[in-house]
Order: sequence, then C-alpha cells, then structure tokens
Amino acid sequence: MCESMDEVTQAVLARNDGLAADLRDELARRGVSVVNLLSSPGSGKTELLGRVLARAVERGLAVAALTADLATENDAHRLARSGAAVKQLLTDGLCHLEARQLRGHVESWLPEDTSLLFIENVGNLVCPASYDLGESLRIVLMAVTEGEDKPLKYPTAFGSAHLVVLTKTDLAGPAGFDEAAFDAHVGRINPGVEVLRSCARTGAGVDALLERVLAVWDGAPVHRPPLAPRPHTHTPSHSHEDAEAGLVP
Ligand SMILES: Nc1nc2c(ncn2[C@@H]2O[C@H](COP(=O)(O)OP(=O)(O)OP(=O)(O)O)[C@@H](O)[C@H]2O)c(=O)[nH]1
Ligand SMILES: [Mg+2]
Repeated sequence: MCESMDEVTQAVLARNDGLAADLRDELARRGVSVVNLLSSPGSGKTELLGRVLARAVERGLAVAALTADLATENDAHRLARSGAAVKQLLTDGLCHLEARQLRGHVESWLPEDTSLLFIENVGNLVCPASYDLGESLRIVLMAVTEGEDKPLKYPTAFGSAHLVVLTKTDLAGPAGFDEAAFDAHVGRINPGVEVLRSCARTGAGVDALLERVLAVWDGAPVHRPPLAPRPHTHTPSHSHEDAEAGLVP
C-alpha cells in the first residue's frame, strides 16, 4: 500500500510518542527528571546550561547533560567544565533528537544516581518541537537578537513549552528588542506560560532557572499545555537521501 508523506510522518511521530512514554516511565522509576532545551542555533543554550550545571554541582545535586549536535563535540567540552556528567550525542545530520536515540544513552551511560538530566536539543526551532523525549519539562529559549515575532512564527515550539526563557538580555537595547510585544506574542501562543529572563554573561536568571527546574523535580505544579498540533511534515527517521531516492513514498 502506498502511504502519503503525511501518513509516514504521522506514523514516525506516533512511534516516537510510544517510545517517549516508555522512557518517561523508566526515568520515573529511576527517579530522574528530564529537562529538554529547545531553541534555534546560537540562542545561548550551551552558555546558559553550563552556568546552571555549575550552580547545581556547587549545590551537590546529581545532574547530568546530554547535548546533541549534527557534527561537533564542542558543546560537550564546554558543558563538561561545569563538573557535571556530560555526553555528546551526534545525530549525523538529523535535525532533531528522537526518543530512540536517547534510550540507548539512558541505558548505557546515565550515571545511576542522576536526579536531573538536561538535554540540549539540536539548534532548530522547527523539527525538535514535534518529538517528545520523555521530558518532565520542556524549555524553549530565544535570544533578544532573534526578534520578538518568533513565538508567532514558531507556534509548535512555543506552544508546547512548559517554560520560556528569553536569553542575552544584555543585548536587548542594541537589538531594539520590544519586550512588551514579545510577552504578548508568547501569551497568544501559549496563554499563562511563565517567561524567565536570563543573561549568561552576567549570570542573571541562572539561579531562578535552576530553582524553577528543581521545583518541578520536587513535584510542584507546572503550567502544562498539551503538545501543540504538529504542522511540521518534514520526514523524520528517513534520510533525505531515502526521500530523494524515492524509497519513501
Ligand atoms: N552577549 C551575550 N552573548 C551570549 C549570551 N549567551 C550566549 N552568548 C553567546 O552566543 C553565542 C552562541 O551561544 P551558544 O551557547 O553556543 O548557543 P547554542 O544555543 O548552544 O548554539 P547551538 O548549540 O549551536 O544551537 C556564543 O558566542 C555565546 O558566547 C549572553 O547572555 N549574552
Ligand atoms: Mg549549543
């Protein structure tokens, strides 16, 4: 039977949802909370996460981080300076992480005593938004230099966030960033979601972010919108080469 591209995509996403649900159960059994960080490339995920991990290590918390990249191990080297357990996950060109990629690392690498696992997703505000990774908290970051209209342009990502973090606030003035418009846009896409402000250069917002994550870990209620509808139709687990070769209908 010849399936349409949309049917193939829906099947891949449904399979990922099933694996993510299993992973969530397994992580809960081990007492691990997962925080999934999503943003476009260069928004400051690694810089901010490095600071959050360092604070967590100072406080004696058992934290770990998996960072995903298409091609380099740069971010793992940066994050490892925090003293936390860190691993690079290479996606070999795939634009997002899937639950199946995570499962092996959770089984083979994640230190037994880990309480909090941070995942830095591939820098991309489109594809990663459609993939549940079994996370307890999904954080979507955006830098002031990206423009206040981005929540409206990327509704799947912003609509599925449990928490939004505005980064690089030191550059808000030079960038002419309109904070009121940004807040209004976030509120339109994801009513009631909390927005934190941060600046990795000064450390502003680092403690607030860690407290927010720890509150969820302690079972505090979090604003949890359902995952937004998935307009994204890019074929996920099949490679572009497969599609080009006509292997995917
Ligand atoms: N001025 C300023 N620059 C920052 C801040 N946070 C990060 N940067 C810079 O922004 C650039 C990108 O930061 P990264 O942390 O690598 O961004 P990323 O989101 O991890 O990027 P990818 O992993 O490639 O998606 C780097 O040059 C950082 O030094 C900040 O708060 N203020
Ligand atoms: Mg990074």
